[in-house]
Amino acid sequence: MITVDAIPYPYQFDSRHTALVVIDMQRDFVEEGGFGSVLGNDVRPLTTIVPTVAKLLALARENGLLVVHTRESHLPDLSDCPPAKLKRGNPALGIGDEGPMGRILVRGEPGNQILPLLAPQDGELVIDKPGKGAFYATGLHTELQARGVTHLLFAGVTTEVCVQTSMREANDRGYECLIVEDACASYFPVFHQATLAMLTAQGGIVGWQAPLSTLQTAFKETSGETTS
Ligand code: C5J
Repeated sequence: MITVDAIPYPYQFDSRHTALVVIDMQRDFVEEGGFGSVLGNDVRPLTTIVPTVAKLLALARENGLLVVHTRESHLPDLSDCPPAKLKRGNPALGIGDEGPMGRILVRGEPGNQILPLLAPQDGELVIDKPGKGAFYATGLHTELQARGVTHLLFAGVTTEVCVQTSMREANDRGYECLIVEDACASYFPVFHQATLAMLTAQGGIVGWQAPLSTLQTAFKETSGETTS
């Protein structure tokens, strides 16, 4: 078992039953010149976490965790996009419109691809999700159950929208969840901080939080124990 010195109290997991879920690190949300930045968002809080997410991916791969990547995306005919979601998009540039990197939130478009530095490797799961949560209208729960996964580590963007929604969905399905606080970001740093507080309040009502360095220490201490 690995024990992480987390908030609100230590988080324990077995790597064989744990997956890292990286939410929506897609070009249109994160890259300067993509959908997010064209709408006037400052993407720097998102670009800043890319090296941390890359290190987290490396840590998960070295330690044999299942890795899951998600993309918020829709079919080209938008038949999987509820009218309410379509209507409430930004009128200047909405879902399915032609954006700076192809059609916004449409599968297969350049802007919908995961950043090359964080690209999925063979054997990793890639989940295309039409909602904010990774469990809604996807096969994720079935895939995780089939692999005996009970614990999930969350990273990605944005903290208060797709990461938080996915972690809440996971919590309701019985997974023990930890959010890697410096491997997530929001266009609005105050929302990032508020989300961490909401998720871990009341004795970890949705789960735990810890930074990457604490996870790295936990893995190191455990490998020291098994080799000595
Ligand atoms: C995500 C969004 N990925 N903010 N989407 O958080 O619409």
